[in-house]
Amino acid sequence: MAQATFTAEDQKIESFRLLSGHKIPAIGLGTWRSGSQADNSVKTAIVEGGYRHIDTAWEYGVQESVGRGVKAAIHAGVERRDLFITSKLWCTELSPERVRPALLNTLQELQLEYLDLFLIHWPFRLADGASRPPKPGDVQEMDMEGVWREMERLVEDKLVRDIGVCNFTLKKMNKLLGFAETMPSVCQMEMHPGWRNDKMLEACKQNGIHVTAYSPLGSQEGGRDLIHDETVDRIAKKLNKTPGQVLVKWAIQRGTSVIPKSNNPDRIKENIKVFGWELPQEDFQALCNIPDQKRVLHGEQLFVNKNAGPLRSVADVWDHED
Ligand code: NDP
Ligand code: 1BO
Repeated sequence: MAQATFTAEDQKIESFRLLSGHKIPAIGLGTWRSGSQADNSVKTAIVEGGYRHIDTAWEYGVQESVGRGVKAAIHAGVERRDLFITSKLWCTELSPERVRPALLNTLQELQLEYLDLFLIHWPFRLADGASRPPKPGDVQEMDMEGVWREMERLVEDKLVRDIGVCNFTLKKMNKLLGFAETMPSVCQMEMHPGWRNDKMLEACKQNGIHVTAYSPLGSQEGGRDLIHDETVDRIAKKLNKTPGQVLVKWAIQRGTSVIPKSNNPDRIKENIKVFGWELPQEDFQALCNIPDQKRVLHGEQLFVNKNAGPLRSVADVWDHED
C-alpha cells in the first residue's frame, strides 16, 4: 500500500511498504547510460528534485560517479538514512563465492556502508569476458540456491537491508520461493504501457513481492518511443501534464515503484512531479490498452547463442512465458 512522506521541499513523495517492513520511495532515478554525468544527475535529483531513491548497477560502470553524487547530497544536508540506494549483482558474479566480494566492491565504489536493496541483475551466469552475443560456453549454469543463500547472509550481516531479483519469469520466481528463507522484497522488471507484463505483476502481488518498473518511458536508444505515443500525448495534453509524467504516474497507479532515467535537470525534476493528482480511470485504462505489447529489453545480445545454447532464442530467455 502506498504511503506519503514529505521532503524538505514539502513535496509529497509516496512510498511502498516492502515485506521486510522497510519503505521504498515510489520514484527513483535510473542511472543506466548516465555516464560521467551520473554524479551531477544524482545530486540534482536528490537536492533539487526531492528524490530519495537511486537505482544503479555495477554493470552500468557509473557506481563511482553515483557515489560522488550521493556524497554531495549528503554534504548538502540530506541524511543517508533517508535515501534508498539500489544496486545489482552482475551475471559474472553469480556464483556463491563471488556474491560477497561483488557487494563489497559495489559498496566501495559507491562509498557507502550498506545498500538498501541488492538485486540479482539477470538470472543467468556469464563467464568472465563473455562476448555479446555470447560464444559457446559464455552462458553457464547458475546455482540459484547457493547465490540466494549468500544474498541472505548479506542481510543478516546488515550489509544490505533488502534483497531481490530482476528479469525473472514465473518459473524462476517459483523456484526461488521454494527455497528462500528470506523472501525477495523486490522484483525489478521492464514495465510500461508498451509492455505491461500483467502476469508477473499479479504473481508478485500475490506473494507480497513489490515490483519496480524499469524503462518506464520505453527506454533509451533502440527503445520504444512512448513519449511520442499518440495515446500518451493525448492524455498528457488533456491533463496539462507532460508525457513523462503520465508514464510515471501510470506505473505508480499500478502499484509499482518506478525509476525513470534522465541526465537533464529539467526532466529529472519534471518526472517526479506526479503527486497530488491522479490519472482518471478512463485514461489509466486507455494506457493499459496500448497495442503491440512487446519487450524492449529482451536479452538476446546478452544471452542468446542460436547454435550453441543453452539459450537458443529470446523465448528460452523468458521460459516461453510471453
Ligand atoms: P527510461 O524508460 O527511463 O527512459 C530514459 C530515456 O528517456 C532517456 O533517453 C532520457 O533522456 C529520456 N527522458 C527522461 N525523462 C524524459 C522526459 N520527461 N521526457 C522525455 N524524455 C525523457 O529508460 P531506461 O531503460 O534507462 O530505464 C530506467 C532505469 O531502469 C535505468 O536507467 C536503470 O536504472 C533501470 N533498468 C534496469 C534494468 C534491469 O535489468 N534491472 C534494465 C533497464 C533499466 P535524457 O537523459 O536526455 O533526459
Ligand atoms: C545490460 C544491463 C541492462 C540494464 O540494466
